[in-house]
Amino acid sequence: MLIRVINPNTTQAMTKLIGESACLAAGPGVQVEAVTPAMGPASIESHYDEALSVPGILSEIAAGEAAGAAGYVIACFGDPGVDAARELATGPVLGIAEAAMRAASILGRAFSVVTTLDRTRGRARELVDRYGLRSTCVSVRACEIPVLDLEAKPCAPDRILAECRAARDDDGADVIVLGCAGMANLCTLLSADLGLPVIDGVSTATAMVTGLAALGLHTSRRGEYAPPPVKAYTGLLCGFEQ
Ligand code: 2AL
Repeated sequence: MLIRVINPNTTQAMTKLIGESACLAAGPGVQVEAVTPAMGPASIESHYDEALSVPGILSEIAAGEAAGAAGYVIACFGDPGVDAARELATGPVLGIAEAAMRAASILGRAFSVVTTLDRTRGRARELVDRYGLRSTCVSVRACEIPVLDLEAKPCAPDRILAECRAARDDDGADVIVLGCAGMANLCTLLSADLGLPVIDGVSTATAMVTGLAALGLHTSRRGEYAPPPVKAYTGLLCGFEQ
């Protein structure tokens, strides 16, 4: 079974990190292909970045369909393009925010999201509402580290840990959700210090999609997630016709 894990930003080092986390979660007999779109922003930390990441994501879904992928993970915490991807893909498609938040609501009664920049908190809150988890999400905190500094700055784990501790001690969180795919390698370290479950959406989404695909489940073709109506797309979007 082939699971395609799409890093919606174009930074190869992050795709490598995402691929490692996804491989550990997928288990034997599952081939994980972590891919970087040919077009898109280097990192996603604004609504503009998020909008411009979607064509690259949809191209990777189309390529995955041609390769016979059984399911897809969209590995950016804003869950960009998930609905559009579900219209194109045969197998299940899951964003890392949805996977992590739903898992958190199973593992505890109160979760906090710890994200990158303060400006990304609004999108995270919007997704909490979308997934119907407002009563379970007690806070969305930011560590004020840009996405591409997560690996580069040695102080990053300490800053993230400080926000996780505040989420636990001041907000009452009993589960932490990491708000960026670039934090995927920090779960064990943070969890050991905090004494709480810490959820990385990349591994969680990979495990969930693999499980759904193994059960033979796929996105419903009835109603909203039916294939999009055929029409022309012009300019830079030439070639996106279905
Ligand atoms: C992210 C993420 O997961 N990937 C990316 O480029 N930006 N999320 C975030 N909150 O900054």
